[in-house]
Amino acid sequence: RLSMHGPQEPPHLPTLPLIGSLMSLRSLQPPHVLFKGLQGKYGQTYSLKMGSQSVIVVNQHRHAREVLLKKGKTFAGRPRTVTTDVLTRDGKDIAFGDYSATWRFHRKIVHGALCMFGEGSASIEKIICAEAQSLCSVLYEAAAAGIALDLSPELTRAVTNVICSLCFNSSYHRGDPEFEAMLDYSQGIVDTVAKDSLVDIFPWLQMFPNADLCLLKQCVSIRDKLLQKKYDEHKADYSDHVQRDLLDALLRAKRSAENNNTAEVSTQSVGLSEDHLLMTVGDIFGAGVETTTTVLKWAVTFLIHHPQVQRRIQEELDSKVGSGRSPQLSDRGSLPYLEATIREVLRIRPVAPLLIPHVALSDTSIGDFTVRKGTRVIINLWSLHHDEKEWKNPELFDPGRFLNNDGTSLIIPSSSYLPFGAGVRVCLGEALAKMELFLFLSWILQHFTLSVPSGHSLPSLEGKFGVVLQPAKFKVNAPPR
Ligand code: HEM
Ligand code: PLO
Repeated sequence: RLSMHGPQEPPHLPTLPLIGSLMSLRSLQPPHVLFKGLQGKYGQTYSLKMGSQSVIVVNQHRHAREVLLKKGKTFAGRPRTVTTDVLTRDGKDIAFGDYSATWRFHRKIVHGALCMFGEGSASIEKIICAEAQSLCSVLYEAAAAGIALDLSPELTRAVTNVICSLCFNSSYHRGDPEFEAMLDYSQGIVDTVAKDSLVDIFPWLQMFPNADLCLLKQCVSIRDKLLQKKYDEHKADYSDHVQRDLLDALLRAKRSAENNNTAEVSTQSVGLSEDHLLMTVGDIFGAGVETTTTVLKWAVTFLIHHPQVQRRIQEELDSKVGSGRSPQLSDRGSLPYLEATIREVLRIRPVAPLLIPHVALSDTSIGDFTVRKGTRVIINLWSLHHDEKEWKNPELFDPGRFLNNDGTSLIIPSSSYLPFGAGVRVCLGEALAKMELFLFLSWILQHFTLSVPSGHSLPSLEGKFGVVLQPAKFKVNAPPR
């Protein structure tokens, strides 16, 4: 839309009332819902000031695409916050680290290491299928014993073992104390980190309770011990000739930088210090566990609410795969309804409803609005995915919206759909996550039908907002079909 007035400031929320409304609404409405609601009064793109920090909130896909794609590099910065600094040793990771040569280099190493698993004997597909098999046998045992199961720890272990293979060439058995410790610290981190993306901008309000920061520090220190242990083990039996996993790939890059330049200083300057390696692998491990597990839990939640969707996926599985063999990645093309269901889960409950905040690296603009260097930009994916102009009944769970009229092929019905973000900061794990979601769900639904145990009510569809949007805990019945 062309403006008759040229560049202008975006509509601005009154500062003091905002603090007031944030304070009073905080417990009632999560920020992505609050920000969606404020559009009514201020328009789809508006700004607000928190302390001295300018923040722009984008609720519409054209502006979102401009920020992420067209001007992706300009908006590729990340803010520094108290909690992410604790988690990442002052931004020495990929996700919360600012735009830099180091950041680019680490993305490249990770990308290469993930591609390495595409083919070869330890291919990602084989690793995922082995975990799916083990997950199904736990479900069979529970069904035989007649117990309703909280699927969360089982799904988490399956997903963790996939990323563990890729990062550390290791895996966990049920009840492994290191795994139990990981579950604990990771939940502690999810509950406390980046909750402050808004809040720690005005620390003087002390909206961020000290107890949370304390818990975060405790959890991070436990995580760091685990990462350090893996690092020391890998360093001890590292060889230039075999690359077992991501950590080996990172160590190799560090070795080669050290050989080319004898001074330790140079590995510092390209960002291959021990801290950087640990934080990168910590990011991938953390993202690898928490995101995919969360989506699987949402998928199970919605499948329980919509047994007809579950039945249709099972019919599709029965006719395209049958019961004589297990689903494999090459079946993806022939199971469009399952794929559509996965897309719909990612739409209706985006893992990261506000992405991670972006920062303008120079003076620029969004649409007709001027944006000054240093401004934080929050892309409200929740608004994009629930935009009434783009989606019919956005609150309704309907996989069919991702299929063409005769239900035979997949479509993306609106450009207001970005579950993995886009552009220079696009998710690094998109391909991996999609493989996992497809294989785990197809294996589960080939063998079991999910429902609430009798006497229990349906699980809540309301998410708990944090660095990822998590569903509440619930139990399921999973009798074999
Ligand atoms: C970033 C979504 C799984 C690694 C992101 C972002 C989103 C996202 C929305 C933020 C983009 C932005 O700030 O603009 C998802 C979803 C997943 C998923 C929906 C699962 C279904 C994974 C997995 C990994 C991963 C499995 C690890 C292999 C990352 C990393 C970043 C990221 C490293 C930071 C990228 C950067 O800042 O440069 N993801 N993700 N993600 N994701 Fe994922
Ligand atoms: C999850 C808890 C882990 O213990 C640490 C961790 C590392 C990377 C984070 C991840 C957490 C949450 C999801 C994040 C990911 C990086 C990219 C991903 C934020 C905090 C998303 C969805 O953007």
